Amino acid sequence: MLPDNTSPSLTKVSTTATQAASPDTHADTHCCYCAMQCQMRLTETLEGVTVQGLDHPINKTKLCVLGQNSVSLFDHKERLTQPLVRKNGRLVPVSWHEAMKKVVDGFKSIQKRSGNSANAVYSGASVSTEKAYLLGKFARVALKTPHIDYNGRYCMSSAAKAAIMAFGLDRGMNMPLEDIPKHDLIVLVGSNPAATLPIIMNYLLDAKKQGTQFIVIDPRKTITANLATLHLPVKLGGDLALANLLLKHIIAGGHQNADYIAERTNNFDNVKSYLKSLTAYSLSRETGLDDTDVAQAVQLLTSARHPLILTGRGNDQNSRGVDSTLAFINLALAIGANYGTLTGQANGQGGREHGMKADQLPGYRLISDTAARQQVSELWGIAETELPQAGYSAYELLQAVGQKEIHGLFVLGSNPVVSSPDKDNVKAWLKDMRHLVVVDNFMSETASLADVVLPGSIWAEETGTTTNLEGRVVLREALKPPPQGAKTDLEIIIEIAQQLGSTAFEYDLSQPELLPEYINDEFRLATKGAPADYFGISYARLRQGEELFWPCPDESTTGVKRIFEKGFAHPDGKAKFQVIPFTTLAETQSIEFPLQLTTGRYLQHYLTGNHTRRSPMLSKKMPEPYVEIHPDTALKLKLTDGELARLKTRRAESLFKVKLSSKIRPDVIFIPMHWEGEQGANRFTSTALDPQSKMPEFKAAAASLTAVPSMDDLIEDDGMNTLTNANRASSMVFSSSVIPTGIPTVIPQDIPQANTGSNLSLFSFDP
Ligand SMILES: Nc1nc2c(c(=O)[nH]1)N[C@H]1C(S)=C(S)[C@@H](COP(=O)(O)OP(=O)(O)OC[C@H]3O[C@@H](n4cnc5c(=O)[nH]c(N)nc54)[C@H](O)[C@@H]3O)O[C@H]1N2
Ligand SMILES: Nc1nc2c(c(=O)[nH]1)N[C@H]1C(S)=C(S)[C@@H](COP(=O)(O)OP(=O)(O)OC[C@H]3O[C@@H](n4cnc5c(=O)[nH]c(N)nc54)[C@H](O)[C@@H]3O)O[C@H]1N2
Ligand code: SF4
Ligand SMILES: [Mo]
Repeated sequence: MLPDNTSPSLTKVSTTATQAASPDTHADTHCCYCAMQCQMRLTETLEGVTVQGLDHPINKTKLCVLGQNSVSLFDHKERLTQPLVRKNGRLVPVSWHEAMKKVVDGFKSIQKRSGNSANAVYSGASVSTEKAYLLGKFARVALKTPHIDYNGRYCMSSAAKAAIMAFGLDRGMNMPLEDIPKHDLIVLVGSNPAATLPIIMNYLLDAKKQGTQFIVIDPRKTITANLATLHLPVKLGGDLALANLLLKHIIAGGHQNADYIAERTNNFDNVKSYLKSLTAYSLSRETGLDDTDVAQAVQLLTSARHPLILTGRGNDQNSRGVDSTLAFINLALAIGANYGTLTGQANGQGGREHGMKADQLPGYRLISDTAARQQVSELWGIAETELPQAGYSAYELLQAVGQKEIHGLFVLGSNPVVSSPDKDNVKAWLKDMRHLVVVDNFMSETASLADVVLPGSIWAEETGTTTNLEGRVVLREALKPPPQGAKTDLEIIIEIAQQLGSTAFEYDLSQPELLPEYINDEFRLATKGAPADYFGISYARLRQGEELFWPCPDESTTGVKRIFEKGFAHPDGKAKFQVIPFTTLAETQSIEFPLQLTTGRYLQHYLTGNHTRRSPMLSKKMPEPYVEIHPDTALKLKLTDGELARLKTRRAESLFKVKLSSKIRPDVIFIPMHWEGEQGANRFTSTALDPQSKMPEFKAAAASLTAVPSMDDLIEDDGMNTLTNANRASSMVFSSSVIPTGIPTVIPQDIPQANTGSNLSLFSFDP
């Protein structure tokens, strides 16, 4: 039973403020972590910075444990406050003048020796839209390179691609959070919002209280799955087959929504005949699910009046993530359901719209679009012919570093050495390259390899806008400037561009606090008339507390909350069913690697953990990663809870502490992605990419797990145990028959009552 505590959160963090704090300076901002973008008030008191959730439509005063701990970033003793330059193999502190000279000389000499395309930019969607926009301009105009991509390639690229194909436009949820409880059936596919978008749980719980049924599709019975009327512990990557199987059954029973299909969609008949060519038996085998569970899912889907299907990264982070997502969109369209994908990063939506993507210009337009090229190059003061065409996607860009095609790399807002697949290779490539420049606020694994590290700002040190998972634009006000020695990210980007000689970056640097609004005004012009039109969204309106959604073409409108209410974004206003040829995951199990490894998140840590592992409270709550395994499998492999085991895939091996959980499929093991070094999840993942989106296969790798002999065993039998255990693992072959069926659904008392304030321990790790 989870406590009902509806009090707002208030966390006080004692700091040793380096700057004289005037009592009670405050700023209203939005959280630096997930895509909910909860509103918070930061107050600087003599004892340090405090945080309080505000009564905003998104979060209604609540903050999760990450938001509450965001203030631990202020005045942290490990904060980067000096530029560092590599000398004799070591990073040493230098003046800004020396560091900037090294940065600029490095990029210029590469331009001269190897051409403009030998430099590149790699960014992330934690940063504000102003920075995202400016980074796109920086790459194309100051560095004059086509190569810029960002961590969203590893995040939303498959879901975004699928939405564009099916609907003609990608705006994550398509509708506001307030609509969630209006649905009588909610299907969550590969999403664990109790840990990853905790405050959205309030909306899901409201729905549950009103009688909404839930289907949760996840190989683990997560805390989120406590909501479920039906939990489907799908085989890794079985989502594509499952969506097809459900649709096949629905069509066979004549339960499709014929009116909706006729009025609002195209291409249904082709999907219908394609599905006829697939047998239910072969699809069912791919799902790894019990037929009775699938039948119950069909029954729930066909009896719902207002269903909603929401997909997350468990569904789309593999080498056919676009297809899996399209298959669920087909299912949604066939029954007239709403569909959304849950964006992850703080500015995951805004970050994927305005030119940080390799093939994109601001406003969610392709860089190959002639009219867009004309508009944007005019605004930037260059000839259209000077604007580069599309560059490499994220992983391809890193591969080009490895192949010595790209020699100079500017990284801001990402930690690719930890977040990229098969990361040991990426580490070697970046270590070996000629000129790596990283702007970060804390030393990351990527920054530690750099030739120059520049100390940038944290979120609350620079005003900026973000777009949350609903498509709502919010304003984050700065609390204070960066600490002595650090600069704001915008200042750093502009200074480098100016020193590279770009006349398109003649911004006034004398008052850095004015830059964000100035750049926002330019950015709004760059999106005028585009699909993601932000022209009507000004700082003044946001400061007045207006609720604004994109597209918002002028100041007379507040934008569009329900973007597909009247029609989809294809020219005929209809959504397009997609025929999806069946393919399998890139990596298959073998005698040597009989298990399937998947990776994901803990509530207490954020992405590569560069911030959250430094929070004393969060790292105390979750100090290390575990490998999660089903007790039956563990028994066969002679693994004990809390003991070390050797995890191995075709790329790497390392030791992890075992965590037994009866809530995970017996053929699946799970590790989190938040640690670096030996326990970095991406030492184990494969480099297979989705051919359409270039998303890596983060969520499925063939693996083995073997017991590590204790010192006593080693002394007794001379290390032969390792061999014995490895052989034991090899002899295990898993089939769907091992999956426990009839996982009990939750009794109402077990459902979290509210996801509130300081009581977020209620979502503490309990897989
Ligand atoms: N606390 C916290 N919150 C975060 C983040 C964080 O790092 N920490 N990151 C943010 C970001 S950037 C993102 S993108 C989101 C991600 O948010 P989610 O998508 O919710 O996160 P994941 O844990 O990656 O994956 C969700 C679930 O997918 C399941 N899964 C794994 N493989 C499969 C599969 O083949 N099929 C299906 N159906 N399910 C599978 C996993 O068991 C897991 O429970 O979270 C955001 N919020
Ligand atoms: N195995 C596996 N790998 C994954 C995933 C998975 O589920 N499994 N998920 C993928 C997903 S969904 C994502 S989004 C990516 C994330 O991958 P990354 O982008 O590599 O992860 P972050 O931890 O967000 O890295 C952000 C870096 O920028 C810094 N930073 C944060 N804010 C700012 C800022 O305002 N200014 C500056 N200058 N620096 C800042 C942080 O300190 C940190 O070093 O990882 C992907 N990789
Ligand atoms: S749910 Fe938590 S991490 Fe996400 S924005 Fe809100 S407070 Fe921040
Ligand atoms: Mo993400």
